[in-house]
Amino acid sequence: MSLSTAMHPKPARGCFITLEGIEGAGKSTHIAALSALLCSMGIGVVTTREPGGSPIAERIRALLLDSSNTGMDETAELLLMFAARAEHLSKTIRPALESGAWVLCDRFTDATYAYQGGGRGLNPERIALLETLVQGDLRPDLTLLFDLEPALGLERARGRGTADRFESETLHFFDAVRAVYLERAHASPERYRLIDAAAPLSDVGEQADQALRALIETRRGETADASGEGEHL
Ligand code: T5A
Repeated sequence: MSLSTAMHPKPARGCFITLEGIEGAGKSTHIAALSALLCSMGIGVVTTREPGGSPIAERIRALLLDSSNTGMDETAELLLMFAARAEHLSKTIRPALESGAWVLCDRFTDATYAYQGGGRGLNPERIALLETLVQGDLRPDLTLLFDLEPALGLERARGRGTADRFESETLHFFDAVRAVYLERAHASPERYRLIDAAAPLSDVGEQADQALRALIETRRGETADASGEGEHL
């Protein structure tokens, strides 16, 4: 170990946590409370979203959500999602994780599998190729899947006013999106925590809170084992 490394040890990489689910599931509502929980435990946190989360990625988001962009080619939509993600990763997510902060991200690549794969019917193998190209081996440490019937989610989301380009899709589209989310959660139970998002707000918040606390405890245990010292992150 060099002297400078010994004096300024590199911080442990932060945890990368994603929130997923269909429209109106409650992701945006609960992300602030999860951020506050991490802060209260002395953990630095960056809260962000997709598509978006950095200046250029937010401009791509505007293109993707604009309901006047009718008839967008499905492959163009897929590539725009990953173009935004490449920017988001390099400008926001990777620097935050490397600084030791935890990242709470409202949607990530599971949404691409669900919407562009399930909803639009694009080949998931092509999505996987882009995932590797853009992310390398970076994957979320924990994904909270806020699950509910699409009819209920859309009723909540559309109750806010004008629908964006995705919110204007059919119930059939969102059934396919939800099915892919659930398949992925069942295939990787170590990464996903399923949240019953149809429950009252306070119950949903409690489920999300418990899932995050469990990860914090696991990470504390790993850090303590690695350092041979007391618990700290
Ligand atoms: N997309 C995104 C892709 O197609 N591919 C991709 O790769 C990615 C990354 C993004 C769109 O882009 C698509 C998916 C999306 O369509 P967005 O606006 O960011 O668009 O979409 P959402 O993240 O879905 O935003 P929503 O606001 O619609 O959903 P949320 O965040 O899950 O819901 P939230 O918290 O805003 O709640 C909606 C309303 O419901 C109420 C809230 O108070 C709020 O009014 N609510 C509840 N009411 C009663 N009980 C509960 N338990 C409630 N929970 C929430």
